[in-house]
Amino acid sequence: MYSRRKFIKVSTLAASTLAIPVKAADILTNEKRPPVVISTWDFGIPANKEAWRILSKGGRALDAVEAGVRIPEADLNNHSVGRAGYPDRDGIVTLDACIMDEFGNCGSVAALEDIDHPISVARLVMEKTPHVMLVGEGAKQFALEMGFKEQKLLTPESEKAWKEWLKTAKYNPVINVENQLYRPDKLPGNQYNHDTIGMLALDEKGNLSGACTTSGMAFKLHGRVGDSPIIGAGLYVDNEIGGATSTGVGEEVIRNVGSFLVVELMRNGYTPYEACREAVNRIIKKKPERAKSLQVGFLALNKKGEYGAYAIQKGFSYAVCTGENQEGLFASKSHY
Ligand code: SD4
Repeated sequence: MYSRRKFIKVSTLAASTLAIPVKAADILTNEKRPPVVISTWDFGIPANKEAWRILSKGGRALDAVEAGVRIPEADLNNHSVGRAGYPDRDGIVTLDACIMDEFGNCGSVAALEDIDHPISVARLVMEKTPHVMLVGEGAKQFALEMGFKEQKLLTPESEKAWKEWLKTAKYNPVINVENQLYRPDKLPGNQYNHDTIGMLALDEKGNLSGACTTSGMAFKLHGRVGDSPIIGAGLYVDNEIGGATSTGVGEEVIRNVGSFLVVELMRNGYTPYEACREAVNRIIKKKPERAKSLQVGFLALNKKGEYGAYAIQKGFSYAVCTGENQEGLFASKSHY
């Protein structure tokens, strides 16, 4: 158990070595805060609004994040999340998602085929099984047992984009970096050039939850799983401290256990922005050359309702929804 005394000790150490101001009392209070929900990318705006319908009525953050991310999951114009996601290099759509509640419960599915709304399957893994993660065929079997319908996910637009990619790609999957190189928005039918939705919410009771869902890296190797369904990598929530989520090249996020790191940095007194920036800097420090053509972004929300983001490259946006403004959209600061 993380005692208050230990917290203050660690925080003081962090403050003395890193010169970050620490307000231990602020971070660990259970005061009620006005609800807030934040999400990665522009498509977070409609997702946040759906979550807000629940939060604004005093609903639970967990219900809000599930309902919220189901919006991009169902959007047939969104080719990086859910139903209409781009397939892997073999033309198979595989979906990844995870969810985490205020009690530290979590559920996850990876490489799920033929089932839409992976976030809801992930929630059922959390609530109906003693496990955290189900993958591939087993995840599909579980979804079918839970009443989900088997369906073909590959849309005509996604199939067309995949066939275009096959002509030149030489089976070399690439992820987009918004300000250079590869732009999936140039591919036919893709309304968005951005990726995973990670959503974090604080409800009226002061409880935090998060959800993360994606079709992953377009045209990836079959069976490849990114950070998004991995608790601690693509998403982490600690109801005492805050939550974090990520987008971008999942392999780098997994290598650095990114979202867990962001939350632990907030525990040690960093603001959400500072924590996201430090997590990004760790990735850059390990691979400075590779980082020049790599995108990773983190988004974080703390127990006080403060939020922040940071990315390696320009172009990462995040949506913020509060009682005052349900359509907030911000450009994240970035290293480059
Ligand atoms: C993945 N992190 O599968 C996801 C994809 C993504 O911006 O977010 N791209 O690696």
